[in-house]
Amino acid sequence: MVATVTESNLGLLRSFFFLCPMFHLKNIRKTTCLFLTVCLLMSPSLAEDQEFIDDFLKREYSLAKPYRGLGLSSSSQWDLMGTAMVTPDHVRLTPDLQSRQGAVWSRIPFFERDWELKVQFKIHGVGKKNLNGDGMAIWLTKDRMQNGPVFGNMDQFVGLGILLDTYPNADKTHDKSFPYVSLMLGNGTLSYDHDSDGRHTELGGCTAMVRNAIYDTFLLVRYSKNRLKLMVDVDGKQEWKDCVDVTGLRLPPGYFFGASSATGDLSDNHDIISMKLYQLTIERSLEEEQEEEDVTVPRVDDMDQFTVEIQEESMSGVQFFFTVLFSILGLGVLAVVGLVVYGRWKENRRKRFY
Ligand SMILES: [Ca+2]
Repeated sequence: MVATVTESNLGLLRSFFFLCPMFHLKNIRKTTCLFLTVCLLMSPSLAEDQEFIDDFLKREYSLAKPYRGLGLSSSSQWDLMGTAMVTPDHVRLTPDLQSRQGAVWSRIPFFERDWELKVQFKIHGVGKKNLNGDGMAIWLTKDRMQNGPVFGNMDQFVGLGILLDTYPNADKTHDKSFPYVSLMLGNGTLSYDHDSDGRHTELGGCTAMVRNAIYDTFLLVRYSKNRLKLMVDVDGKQEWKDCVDVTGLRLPPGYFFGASSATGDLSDNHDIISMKLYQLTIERSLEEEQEEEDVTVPRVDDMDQFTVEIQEESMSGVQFFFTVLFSILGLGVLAVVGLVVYGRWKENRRKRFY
């Protein structure tokens, strides 16, 4: 999106002309007035203008209304898969029915260096909280159009996964609140573990009330100079909330964008409304250019920072009580046996002397 003349810019312009009429007779002042006006027009006044000032929408990687011929025509840049279907308002990956899988995948490999992906989505259903599932995911991966267990995509994927997990599979007492949005970088050997809700493989995440929201729900991925930022806007405030920020994340070029979803025993409607890809114009110093490194497998430079410390489960009160009780009983039995053996030994010794 390029800088545009917004409502508030026009407001500023009008107020400036209101203040300037006395200058109109003098040419030099007129020129100054015009110059300042142009400056005012060019200055972005909305946060969103700033967000997108140097950006450029890449239509070939974007999915937006109207979805003419999406997945059907040979000229479409996207393929549909499984239960995914197009309506005038959204691309529905799965309906609110059990055991469905659906996906939409870009046909064109992606080669931009600095980019931003803005996704508008909607997750909704009739199930009560925690009686819905399983969630959906946004992908930028080496492989495309693969069925599988990771929110409708293959496991041991290679590339980036943004996972919108709406069902807590793991122990409900752990520290995450659901729905939970997280980032995973697959290298072809890492497996996503649903039982722990991907806890061991996530690079970061946040709780976001993305289900049955009364507001439009968005997420934003910004990737530039090997830094990936994931932000969400789900509470109708029109502002991005930081969710994940990873530096030193290296992604090989030529991957595919996609979105997928799966339902199991529990279900939801998982809809994509739009996926808009913006090219970012980012200056690089010579030093930064030299630091760029071609990789063939995705990786994070300093992986140690993401190692999840798993705390040993502490003993519950009841377990502790029985452990102590059985230890005391065991010691008691040993003492009795010891005394009996000692008594016998002593008696035998006495008998030998007489
Ligand atoms: Ca889950």
